[in-house]
Amino acid sequence: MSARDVATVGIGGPVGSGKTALIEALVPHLTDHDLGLIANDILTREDADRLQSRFAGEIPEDLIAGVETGACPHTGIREDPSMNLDQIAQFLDAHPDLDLVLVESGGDNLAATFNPELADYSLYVISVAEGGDIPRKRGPGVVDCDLLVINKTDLAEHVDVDLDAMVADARAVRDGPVLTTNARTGEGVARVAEQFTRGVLLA
Ligand SMILES: Nc1nc2c(ncn2[C@@H]2O[C@H](COP(=O)(O)OP(=O)(O)OP(=O)(O)O)[C@@H](O)[C@H]2O)c(=O)[nH]1
Ligand SMILES: [Mg+2]
Repeated sequence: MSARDVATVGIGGPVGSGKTALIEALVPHLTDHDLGLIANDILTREDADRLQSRFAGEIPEDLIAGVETGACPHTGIREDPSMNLDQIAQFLDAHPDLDLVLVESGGDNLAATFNPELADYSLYVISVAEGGDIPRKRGPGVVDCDLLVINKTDLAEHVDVDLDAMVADARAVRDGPVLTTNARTGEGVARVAEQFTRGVLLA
């Protein structure tokens, strides 16, 4: 069985935008699926360890993996996704019913996009805390992803960001959907799950 016999969703975005927090909030909305999780980190297994302890007893331990790219975060998800594809193949060997894998990229500087061989559908997560002007900077991640998520909506008022204007700017620089979330409370997360499961599994 090849690594591509399963639907894959790539989750990219700047450092600290809330990618892992969003995955944690998404999992309860994906209980209809046999799910695997991969966290890419440059030098550590920090996020994979966090996900393993968070979902202990809910997701089999061998379906949550860390990939240490050992280079800039782009490499493992774009130029050479082989480590990630090998990991997915390993998941499938042990769990042939697996139907969905979420792959978190290491944090980037607005430029990392997923190799289509690795991700059938890509989410790009930015947060209000990096500044309301991020969409206007037209990074490839913001413009080219399948679904743009603006996270940490709860912090907008604390960092002087006009969320409505940020969403409007994001809609102006891309054709695809834009959704807002608070990954800590789970607000908006159900719509994110609906959007990508429709995109990746029913398309
Ligand atoms: N207030 C608030 N904090 C959030 C939200 N989402 C994430 N955080 C916090 O932001 C910090 C970074 O979240 P992570 O999920 O680790 O971010 P990440 O994008 O996975 O980070 P890297 O993998 O290191 O790039 C953590 O302290 C989270 O608790 C949110 O919606 N609101
Ligand atoms: Mg993370």
